[in-house]
Amino acid sequence: MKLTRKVKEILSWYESDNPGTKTNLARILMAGKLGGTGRMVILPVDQGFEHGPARSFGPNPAAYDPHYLFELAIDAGLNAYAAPLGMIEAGAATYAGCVPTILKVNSSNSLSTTKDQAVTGTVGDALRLGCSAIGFTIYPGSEYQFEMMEEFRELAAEAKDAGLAVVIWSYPRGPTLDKVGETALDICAYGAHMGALLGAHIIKVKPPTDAISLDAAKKTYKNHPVEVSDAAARIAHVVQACFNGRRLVVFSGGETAGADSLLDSARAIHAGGGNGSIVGRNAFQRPREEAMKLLSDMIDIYKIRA
Ligand code: FBP
Repeated sequence: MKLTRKVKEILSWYESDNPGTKTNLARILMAGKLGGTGRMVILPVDQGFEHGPARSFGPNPAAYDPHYLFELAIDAGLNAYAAPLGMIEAGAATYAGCVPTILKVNSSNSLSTTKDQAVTGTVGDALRLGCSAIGFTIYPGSEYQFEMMEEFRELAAEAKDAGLAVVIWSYPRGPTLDKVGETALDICAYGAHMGALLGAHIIKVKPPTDAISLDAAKKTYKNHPVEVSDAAARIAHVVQACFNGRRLVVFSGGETAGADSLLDSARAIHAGGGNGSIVGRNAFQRPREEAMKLLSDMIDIYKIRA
């Protein structure tokens, strides 16, 4: 497979990585209908852990079947499919080599009262299952943030040594943040920047709102304003926080919403220079044909040359 100039350029930003990790990053970047463009659409299905099975799959019961989810990612021409151990194991042989996979190696659940995650997979599992990357969530701001970052450090180092790529879900939450703060622009950018500093290859954050939340940062934002009212400008600020675009950053989809709002969000991500979307519920909670149409429309937005 010949890499596109864009993908070669992206790989050149990862100056310390070994050929195995670069190959796995290239696999994700070259897969699917957006292959070679530097943009990505990824399907994450760890909501069964995070929110429970009924809340996740009740709206479209076909999605209880792990094979349905693999096929959705493959048939929609996505760049990768991310899921916890059991879900990947359940389709590992049938779909070996069909779509790059990201093993989500830590997980939370809605029965817990703490803002923490358990380590639920290993680098060995990822290698055994042929995954291209591991995925790990941190909650900057939680009481457990430092332990989470330390766990990430260890697993990321092991993954990189083994030639895998590393994806971080950086979701600020905890006692110092209210609901507005969790997705405020400054906090999103801060969380994304921490993901880059921790050495992730791909950073996943929620789309930022126009709020600026951290008191200590308000003065700086006042003196050096960012156009907070424009969604693309907000995305561009998060991209800037990811080493000025030298790290890949993708934005999550959130609860199932109207197709128009998701497509507007994709347009803003595209215009702001983000690398794409990682869309779970908005994909697998819709009936398959509707999901396929939505994912295809998103892909068309990302295909437009910047
Ligand atoms: P969605 O597109 O369904 O929002 O998925 C993105 C995601 O990061 C999932 O990987 C994860 O399960 C979920 O969001 C967690 O959301 P939250 O922590 O806000 O409950």
